[in-house]
Amino acid sequence: MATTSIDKNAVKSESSHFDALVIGAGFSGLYQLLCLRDRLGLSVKVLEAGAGVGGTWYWNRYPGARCDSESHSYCYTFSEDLWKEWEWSEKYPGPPEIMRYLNHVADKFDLKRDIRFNTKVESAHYDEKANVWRVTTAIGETCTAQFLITAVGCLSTANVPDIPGLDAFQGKWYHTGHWPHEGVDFNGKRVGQIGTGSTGIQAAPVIAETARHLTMFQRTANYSVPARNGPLTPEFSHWIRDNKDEIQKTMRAAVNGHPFLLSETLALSVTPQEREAIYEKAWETGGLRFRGAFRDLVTSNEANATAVTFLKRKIREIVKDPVTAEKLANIDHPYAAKRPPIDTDYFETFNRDNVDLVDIRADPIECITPAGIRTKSGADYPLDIIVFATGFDGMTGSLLKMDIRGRDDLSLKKAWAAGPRNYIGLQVAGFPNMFMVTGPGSPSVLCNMPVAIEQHVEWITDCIAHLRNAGLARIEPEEEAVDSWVAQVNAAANATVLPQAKHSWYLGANIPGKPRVFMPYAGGMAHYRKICADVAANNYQGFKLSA
Ligand code: N01
Repeated sequence: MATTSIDKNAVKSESSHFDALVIGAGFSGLYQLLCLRDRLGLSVKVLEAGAGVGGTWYWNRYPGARCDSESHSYCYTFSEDLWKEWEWSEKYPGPPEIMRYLNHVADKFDLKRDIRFNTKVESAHYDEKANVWRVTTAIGETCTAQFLITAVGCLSTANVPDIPGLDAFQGKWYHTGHWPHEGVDFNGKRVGQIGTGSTGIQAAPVIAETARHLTMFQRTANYSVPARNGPLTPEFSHWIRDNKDEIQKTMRAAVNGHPFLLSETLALSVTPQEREAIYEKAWETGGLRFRGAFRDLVTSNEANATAVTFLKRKIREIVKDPVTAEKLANIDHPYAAKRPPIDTDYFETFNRDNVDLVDIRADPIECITPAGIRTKSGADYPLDIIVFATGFDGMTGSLLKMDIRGRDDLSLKKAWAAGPRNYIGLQVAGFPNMFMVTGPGSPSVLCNMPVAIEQHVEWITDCIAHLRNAGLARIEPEEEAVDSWVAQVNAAANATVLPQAKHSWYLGANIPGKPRVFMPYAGGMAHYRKICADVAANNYQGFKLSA
């Protein structure tokens, strides 16, 4: 892993007060810097823990990693020039290509000069008298700014389960979200993988190709639809280049910010034969488009059940060993209630001689021994490498691991003790001038991220411009507006099947002790965009603005 160290003297010689501080240099932080610095003319510094730009993609370089959004939609749309000059090679880009893209953006817009890398933020405290945020880094330096923007990503705090014995394991272990940049050699190794979410489903087939043996430890069986990755044809690439406006229009109109709309058809409005044909076509097309096969797949249990039947049957058709197939198809939640994975040969991997599946719902992991994993029944699985594809302390983890304090020393941890509370996902009451990009209470992880990010960054930029133009110094939400928004977030979730997956990270259920609250806003990105625009147009209704 690259580890450029910080020159403390250089840091000291820089100014330490800025108009705005941004935490994180992924998709969000880069664009926020560009908007505030180049469009508003503010002094801005981005503080980034990694040695380079990229955020999520800087850390998630595990085998098989790919973006599940289609490449032509997983990019910025704010610059015609940038859009036209960049050409994606594949339908789903992997980390190297996304990293090349983000570095290209950072270089093209000369962003790196205002990013301080290898700089981990430890705390951010609001000083009411001075109306500044005082931000302290891991090496003890402090900077201040009127505005603080957290662009820390939704999935950047790795969840390594607390399994007894890990410290004494004599092999090597890795979490997918902190993958060594030099890669891991699985050749001839006995590998155990824990976790079958979107990440684990991408990683397993690639690990199985070189490992001597792969044992998959499955707690919750999961659906998956083939991604159908492949190179983009020159014709499609030309079409992308010449049709930014149309693509952008579709993404903005779509519930999930993807470059396709949900079908208008309801699942039970067609005959079983017609439904089957529609599902088959969606399966052949592959990817997240499957979720759009019918309009009501995530809003009606009856509609969802038809997808469940189809997808479980596919698993049984692909996996040759009937006992393994049954374990894989023993899925306990509606389709898409957890983030639906897409894959390249995931179920096919279980037909390999060097791959086994262990159902740890039936026989849970008891401990990690120096030689491998032991389950409750006493079965031992000797391993050289353990891969934790066990996800993240999602949405709130990266915010709460910093010591963020607002007015009267109120900590964000305390304010969110019962779950995240904010107004339109952007601001927390008692934390003036602090904005969150794609935080809880916004569509964020339920949306194609760059679409959600551009909307948030532009809203925040317009809001700060408004304050400046009006000679105002602070903005924060009213308590009543927060109460009302929290109720709307809950209502939006309850109108879908999403909260029915009780072990979902959307509910914080993967982290012991975390409050069970449905965190993202499930009312759709297009609807959310309108809510935010209306709030701004109504003189920032629900916010208190003051001099
Ligand atoms: O994490 P997950 P992920 N013992 O939390 C299991 C995004 N993403 O890294 O379901 C045993 O979904 C856990 O089991 P269970 C995407 O938004 C995006 O896969 O809790 N098992 C589950 O099987 C996604 O949703 C892309 O019972 C344990 C797995 O580990 C998000 O990242 C690509 C365990 C964790 O699944 C997170 O996905 C990949 C324990 N103690 C991912 N703890 C893109 O395309 C957890 N598990 C951009």
